[in-house]
Amino acid sequence: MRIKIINPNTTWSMTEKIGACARSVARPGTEIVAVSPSMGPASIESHYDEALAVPGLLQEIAAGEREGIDGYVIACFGDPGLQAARELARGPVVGIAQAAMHVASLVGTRFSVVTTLGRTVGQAWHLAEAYGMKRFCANVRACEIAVLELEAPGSKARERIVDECRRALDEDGCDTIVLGCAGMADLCAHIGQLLGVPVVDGVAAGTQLVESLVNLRLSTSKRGELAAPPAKPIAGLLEGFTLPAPPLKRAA
Ligand code: 2AL
Repeated sequence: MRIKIINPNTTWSMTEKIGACARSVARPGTEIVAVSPSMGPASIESHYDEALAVPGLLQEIAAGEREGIDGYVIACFGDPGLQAARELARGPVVGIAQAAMHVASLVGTRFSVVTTLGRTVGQAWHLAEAYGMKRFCANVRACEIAVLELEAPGSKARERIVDECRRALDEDGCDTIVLGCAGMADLCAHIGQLLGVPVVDGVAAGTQLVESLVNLRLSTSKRGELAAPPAKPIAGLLEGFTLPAPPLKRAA
């Protein structure tokens, strides 16, 4: 089985960290292909960043379809481009916020999300609502750490995230923590040991969910909304995204 983990930002040090995390939980025999798009922002922490990350992400899905990839994880907590990616892919596509929230709902009663910047809090709530997870979500908290600070040695990011997780447990009435950024994947085990509650990282959860879906022989439903997008002219800079017309159906 080949699973492609797409870090939709273009910071390859983060992509390598995400790939290592996915490999550490994948079963023997599962190949993890961890990539960043060839174009897009260095980090994703605004709606603008998300929008600009999506074309490169979709290129990686389209390439994955040609390469015979079995399933995909979108490794950014805003789950950018998730539904468009599902339209392009045959196999399952799971976003890390989607994966982490669902898994957290299975091991606790209420989770708090601990994320990067305050400006991303609204998007996390929006996703919780969209996924039907709002009733499990006690709170969404920000550490005011920029995504690229997570990569910077000496940023004290780990300590600040742990402090925010402790405040979540003290103040939110939650029993589970969801880490709100793919760049936090390497901190999950450490934070879980310190706090003594389930701490869910979406990269690990997403990798194992996609692996399970592929093993269950479940792919993305192509009936209705997630069918391949209709072919049409696409102009300007995005011309390369024009899809081939589907093969003509033969009359019976
Ligand atoms: C993220 C993430 O997971 N990767 C990225 O660039 N931005 N999400 C976030 N809430 O900061």
